Amino acid sequence: MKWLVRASLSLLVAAATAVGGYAMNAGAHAEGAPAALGPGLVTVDIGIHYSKFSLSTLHVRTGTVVRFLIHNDDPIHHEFIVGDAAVHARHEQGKEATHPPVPGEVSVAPTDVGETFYRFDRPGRLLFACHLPGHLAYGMRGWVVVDT
Ligand SMILES: [Cu+2]
Repeated sequence: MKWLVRASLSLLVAAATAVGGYAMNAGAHAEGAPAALGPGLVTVDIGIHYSKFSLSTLHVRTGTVVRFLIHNDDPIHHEFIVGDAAVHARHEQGKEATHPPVPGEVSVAPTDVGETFYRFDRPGRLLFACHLPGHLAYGMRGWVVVDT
């Protein structure tokens, strides 16, 4: 009986791991930077496992609205915040425990999926991160690179 429970648990873990990842259906790409998504509305799935995002760099074109689906596989809370330096400074100082629907900001409960939309309308590079205490320092961060 114990063995059966363990077997189904590892199946669950395997299934959860497969859920994350990068929803890009553009087919095969040569090595190097992946093709930029957009413009227009695109959906990007990002997993969280062991307090790491499954994606470190996302490339989009100017004029892309990304629907982020954040799949938290961990037994603890996380958040996903994308924005400029001022946005991140505000959150790293951390007075807000949860994030009401603000574009580009979502709190995700354990084993839950969070959704937020963000429009990238200027070329450049924007950080995404989790600002719960210690999480950014641990490495919960990545970049959205916005091409022209
Ligand atoms: Cu976190």
